[in-house]
Amino acid sequence: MEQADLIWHNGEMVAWEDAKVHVLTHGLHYGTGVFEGIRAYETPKGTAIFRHHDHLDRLFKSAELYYMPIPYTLEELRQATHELIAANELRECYIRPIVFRGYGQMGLYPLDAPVEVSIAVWPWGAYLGDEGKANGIRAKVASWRRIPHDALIPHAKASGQYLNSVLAKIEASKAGYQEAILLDSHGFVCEGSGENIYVVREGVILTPPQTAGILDGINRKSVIRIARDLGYEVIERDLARAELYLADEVFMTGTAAELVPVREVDDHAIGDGQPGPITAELQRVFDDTLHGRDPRYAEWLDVVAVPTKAA
Ligand code: PPE
Repeated sequence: MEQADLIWHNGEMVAWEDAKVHVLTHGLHYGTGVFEGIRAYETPKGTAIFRHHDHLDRLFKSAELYYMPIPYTLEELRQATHELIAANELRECYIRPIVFRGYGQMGLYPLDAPVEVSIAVWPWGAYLGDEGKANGIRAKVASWRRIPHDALIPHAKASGQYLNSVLAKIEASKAGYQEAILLDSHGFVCEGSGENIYVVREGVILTPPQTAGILDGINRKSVIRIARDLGYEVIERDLARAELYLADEVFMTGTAAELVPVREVDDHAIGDGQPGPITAELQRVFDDTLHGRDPRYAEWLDVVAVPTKAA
C-alpha cells in the first residue's frame, strides 16, 4: 500500500511507522472493531471529503451496535480528519477511521477493554482497477452467503464481520474473477464483498433492500438520489440470482470502488458485455459529484483547507 506521513491515534498525530498496537489488542483477537471507508477528492473548492458527516454518523452507529462508546465527539473526529489530511499534504485520499477494543482485557466480555480510535489517510487508486472502472469487471456469485441479521449485524461496518467478505473475495479471486457477489441467507442477491449492487432491466434500476443483509451504503444512497433526479425509477426489492444474468446492465458502488460496471457474472455476459448507457450516465454524474463539479450535490462535500506542497 501507499503510505502517508502521519496517523491520528487516540488524539495524537504519530509517525506512520509508529502507529502500533499490542498483540493482545482485543480487536485483533475477536474482531471487536468498527470502521469507515471515506474518500476525499480534489474539487474546484479544494480538497473535499465526500459525505463526511454521514460516514462518521454510521461509524458512531456501528460502534453503538457493538456497545463501544467512542471517547470523542463526531465533530472532534471530523476536525481531526481535516487536520490529518492537511498535515499529510494530501489533495486526494482514502480515509480509514477505526474504533476498536484495545489492550487490557482478554475473553469475550469486552466492556472493560479500552476503546481506541485511529484515523489513517493515504492515496488509494481504483479499488477494482482503472480498467474495471472503464470497461467493467467480471464477478462471480460466491458459495459463501452474506452474514444473516440473526447472527451478526449487516448494518454495522464491523471488523470481525469482514471475515465473511474475505472468504468470498478469496474464492472469487482464485477462480479468476475481480469481485464476489454474495447472496443473502434466503438466496437473494445481496451485495459485493465491499460494494452494493444494482441491476438495470428495461430502464428500471433495481437494488436489494435493507432487509437483504446489505450494508446501508452511503454511495448507494447517493446513487439512488442521483438516479431519481435524472428521472430513473429505482426499486428496492429482492433479486433472484438469474436476474443478474438476465440484466441489461449491472453495476456496483462503494467508497473504495466508486461506481464500477459489471460486464460478466458467472461467465454470462451482461447486456452486450460492455458498460451500458444508464451505468455510464450514472458513473459520469457520480464522478462529477465526487469531484465537486455538480452544484446540485454541493451539500455532500466537506471542504478541507490543505496547504500546497509548493507553497
Ligand atoms: N457493502 C460492504 C460489505 C462494504 O464493505 C461497503 C464499503 C459497501 C457495501 C459500500 O458502502 P459505502 O462505501 O458506504 O458506499 N466497503 C469499504 C471497505 C472496502 C475495503 O476493502 O476495506 C469501502 O468501500 O471503503
